[in-house]
Amino acid sequence: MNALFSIASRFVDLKAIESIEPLGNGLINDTYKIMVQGQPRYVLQRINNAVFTDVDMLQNNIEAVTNHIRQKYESQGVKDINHRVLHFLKADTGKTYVVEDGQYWRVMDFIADSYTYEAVTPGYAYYAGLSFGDFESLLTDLEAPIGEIIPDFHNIEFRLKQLDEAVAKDRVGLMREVEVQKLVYRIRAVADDMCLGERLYREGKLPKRICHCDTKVNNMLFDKDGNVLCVIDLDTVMPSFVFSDFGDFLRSAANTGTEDDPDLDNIHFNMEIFAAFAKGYLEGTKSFLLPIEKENLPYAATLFPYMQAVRFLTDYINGNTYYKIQYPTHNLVRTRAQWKLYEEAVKCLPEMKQMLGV
Ligand code: GN1
Ligand code: MG
Repeated sequence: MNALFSIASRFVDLKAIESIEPLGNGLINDTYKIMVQGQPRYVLQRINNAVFTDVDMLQNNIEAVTNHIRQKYESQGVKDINHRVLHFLKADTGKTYVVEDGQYWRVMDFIADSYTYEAVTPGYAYYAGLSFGDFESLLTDLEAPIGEIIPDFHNIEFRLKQLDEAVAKDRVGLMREVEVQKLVYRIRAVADDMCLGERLYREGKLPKRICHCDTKVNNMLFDKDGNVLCVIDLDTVMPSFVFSDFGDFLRSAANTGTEDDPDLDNIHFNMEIFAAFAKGYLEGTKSFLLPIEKENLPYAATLFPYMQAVRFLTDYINGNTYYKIQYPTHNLVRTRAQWKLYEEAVKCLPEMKQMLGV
């Protein structure tokens, strides 16, 4: 813990810090809360530099986005702005991150009296839809350039190519396992259909927007009454299809099981959550959403469990080099769960289309 104190002291007054404790359950970065007078006051994060190789670009992106949103809120007279948008502290270097022993660290204010959830009610899902829609809407006139922090992050053609490479290399000999072969086979069987978004983009029919790209349900802060306070985890904000934010939220929130549920019977696609989230999202995006984007929102709801299955399986075959795991077959269990969710979402496609009138 001493090392954490010394890193934190480069951002905040060391004397004020009582303790530094783990926070959250992200699969990429390591996150801690810094306690001051018995309360969490700051969030300390070790940035995973293997995933985010250009930390300067990362922090520039985040600062551009948070400053833009802050200014908009100020001009709209929004109250309580410090609860509504993240704020990163400057370190002794004048930058919003430091490097110590080759590790990258940053500190942001902890948003007091806020809660995260792993599962939400339809009511919360509606407000989440409105908030993620609003988030994209606020960024439509962002002039500062936003770098593609992880190139091709949500490009399913690229993710499938990564899976092909993993299969071809078979680094740890997993392609001998029948279950792994079957999963690869099933993924490939529907790959063409799942690449629809990339084709529409190449044909010039589908735009990219500045999206959040990690709209897991636990990346939204709520107050004690269930009102949305703030969108967090801005690492992956970058140009993408709106499908990213719509699909990834439902991947987590409409799943009646968990992301890594070992019991596949728990996993179904909750259409009540879909309906509520879609309603909020369409309201939040009405100023800019094109018909081609709206028409393909049901496709997005199937694409994200599919893409996550591809990514988890790729990591499993590669020997678990990307996602944090808790046990050796964790990425395989995650793949099975995401594949089940994909199949469940596919079953709901007709109902989704009917609901949206597309
Ligand atoms: C990662 O770090 P976390 O948990 O917010 C991943 C997302 C995945 C998610 C799966 C940079 O997000 O893309 O959807 O795990 N982030 C990155 O839970 O790869
Ligand atoms: Mg994240």
